[in-house]
Amino acid sequence: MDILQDLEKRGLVNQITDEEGLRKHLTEKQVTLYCGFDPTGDSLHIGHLLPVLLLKRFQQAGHRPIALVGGGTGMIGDPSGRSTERQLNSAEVVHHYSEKLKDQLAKILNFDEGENAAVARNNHEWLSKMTIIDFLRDTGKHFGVNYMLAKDSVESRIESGISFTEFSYMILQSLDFQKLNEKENCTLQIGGSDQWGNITAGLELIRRSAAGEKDVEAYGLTMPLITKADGSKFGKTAGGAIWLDRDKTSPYEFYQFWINADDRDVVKFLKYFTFLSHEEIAELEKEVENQPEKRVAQKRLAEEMTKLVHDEEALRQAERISKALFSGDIKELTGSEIEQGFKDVPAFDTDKKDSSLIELLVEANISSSKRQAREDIKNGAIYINGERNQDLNHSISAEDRIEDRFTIIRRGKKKYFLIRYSS
Ligand code: 629
Repeated sequence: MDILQDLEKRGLVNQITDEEGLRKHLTEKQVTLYCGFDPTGDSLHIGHLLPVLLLKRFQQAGHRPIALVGGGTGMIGDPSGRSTERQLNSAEVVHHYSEKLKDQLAKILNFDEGENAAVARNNHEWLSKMTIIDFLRDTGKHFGVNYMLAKDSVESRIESGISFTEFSYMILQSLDFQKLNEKENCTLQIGGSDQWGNITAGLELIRRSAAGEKDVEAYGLTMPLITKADGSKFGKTAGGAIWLDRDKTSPYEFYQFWINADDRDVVKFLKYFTFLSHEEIAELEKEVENQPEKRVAQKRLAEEMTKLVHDEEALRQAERISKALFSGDIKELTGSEIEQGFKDVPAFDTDKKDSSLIELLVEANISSSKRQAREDIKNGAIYINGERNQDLNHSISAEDRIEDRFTIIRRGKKKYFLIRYSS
């Protein structure tokens, strides 16, 4: 099975400019390919993962991926797939985001693996040096305005309005492809289906500017939009986007996101996102059919993804937290695990380390009054770090503090509260 067949079997191919040509090209030589990421935020999110992993798949098949950070294009704003004009960020902000994205890409792609190590590029390097005269004379001449108007990204905005800035974006992305084609022999650009217009514009530019010279070979490949069986948007939860940065989405939350995959989606996600073989995925598919309640496929998906984006230690923590929250037995958790697992429960900050349990329950708004607090304790409704405490005279002491930073109070079956001590 060649790489294109593998990708097709995984459902990862939406469109290819010339499938047979590309297949031949990929079997004949080591191909340099690229995908661009605009620094519109300080982290990549799960929606970026598919193209990053696609670069990795090509790398594993022996090809050479370029991860391009759009330090230049990020100053302009891609209209593709958007119904409104973007808010421009300052140069400093774009630069800061670019650095963050580069580090994240380096974590997933191998930037130092010899022969076909992935490489990072930033289009700010060449786009910022270009003069307006050269841009309009050398590049602009190859773009008919009608051709540009007919692109989805522009056409869909004619009614609601589009600035000349965003209108011009496709020319910049085309310049990148041309530049990488010329300087690095990059012959394939990949992206999500929203990038088809920009990718084909680049191919157009490469062909036109090379007119006369033979042997210009270049291709484009896009991936499908990820859909979910329940119709909701992939990658968004009630708490917002799922980020790849662990400070924005903890590895535990990341793990939870995958483990919550719907039975109807999980096999598709395994094919899209993991490097498991088709045979392994077929086995997991049987598990979903035969004993869905065990969620074997979801567990495997969450494991693979947490290892891939974070690491083994993060996975181990996520599993420990999940288990502890399920059983209620939380006293063995570390401070960092507590932070991840109890991010969404009500928190109470205090500098008083040794108050009585009754006082704490009232101050932290866990019980509505001292009388209620006594009732709660007497009734056995109060748990300190997972253990029931029915001592009306109990004082919080070092033993009740995890790493001297946290106490978890539970009231009743499921209501958790996090006490945070300032040091
Ligand atoms: C210069 C910039 C290039 C080539 C590409 C680019 C970025 C491109 C874009 N891509 C999206 C992004 O940056 O806007 N114009 O957020 C995003 N991409 C990954 C996938 C995508 C796409 O980074 O292509 O489809 C999301 O899955 O939306 O020379």
